[in-house]
Amino acid sequence: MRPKVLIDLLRRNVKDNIAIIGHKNADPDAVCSMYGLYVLLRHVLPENTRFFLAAEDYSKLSKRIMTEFEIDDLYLFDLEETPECAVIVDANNLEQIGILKEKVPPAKTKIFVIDHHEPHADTCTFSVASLIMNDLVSTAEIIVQIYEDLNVPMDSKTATLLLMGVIFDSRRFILIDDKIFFAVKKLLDFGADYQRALDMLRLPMDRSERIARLKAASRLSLFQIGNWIVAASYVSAFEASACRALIELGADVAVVIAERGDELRISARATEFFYQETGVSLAEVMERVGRNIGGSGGGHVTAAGANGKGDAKKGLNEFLKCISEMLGAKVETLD
Ligand SMILES: [Mn+2]
Repeated sequence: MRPKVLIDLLRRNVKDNIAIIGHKNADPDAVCSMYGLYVLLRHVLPENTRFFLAAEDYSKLSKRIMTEFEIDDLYLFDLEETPECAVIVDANNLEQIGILKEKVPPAKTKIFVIDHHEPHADTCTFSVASLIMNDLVSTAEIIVQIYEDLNVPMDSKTATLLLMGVIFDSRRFILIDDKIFFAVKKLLDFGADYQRALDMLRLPMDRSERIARLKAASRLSLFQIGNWIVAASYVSAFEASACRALIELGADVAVVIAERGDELRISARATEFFYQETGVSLAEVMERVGRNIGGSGGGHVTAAGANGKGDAKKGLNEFLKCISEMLGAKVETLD
């Protein structure tokens, strides 16, 4: 779908109000894309349209950006009324928006999706239309394309914010393809402040995050599936960060499990090389794992997660079972 078609649909459906919703613990790509979309829609929707930007919660880095750019007043933690339309940004299933899921019943709210994650089987069941570009590194780049397609000018503040989304999701241009530079060039042409964007994202790692990473390393179990080295561990928080640390240490695949109350959260990462060689997408693995633990999962081919119920051991077994089935090789313990 062309971006313009989605915006035209919004134009036709919004009479009074619209919600722009980010995923739980909205990261800078989500928050900056929400803002970019908001500014654009203010251009194209009637002047008296009411906007609600909301997410269940925002990451620490996102909160810092919102404060520094003096846009924090725009962002809500809840919705007080059922919106006519809602655009879910940087996520593609309702589980990912957490408590806000209850506030946008598909029978009452027309739901749209703008996202760059791997397509999710559920998306078409609740959304009116979706703009999914899983070949892009960030949702911010999709927002840039919408501006382009509609020929709407962008102010320099919006451009700086969107640039932050791109820098954050590409992990400062570690995950890149040629397309990313077109978006960055456009943002710089619109007056984005690269230095400010970069400085804003430089947050020293919390002591608690560093401890979580080190604990993950100390509780490590190693497995081998075929020739691939799988590192597994447990933490009580920062499971995604711990996963990245284990990949840095040398694993081909890392899985870190966090038990929070009776909720189970599983994060997984793989190297780009693993995906290229095997074609096994962690988004698919985690979608299956999520289902098997009574929750949901998804994400990117090399970075994905799942939430559900059960204990950590069950979570790990499900993960190992699913990934070994998809690899067509059995799991062996590496001592
Ligand atoms: Mn993103």
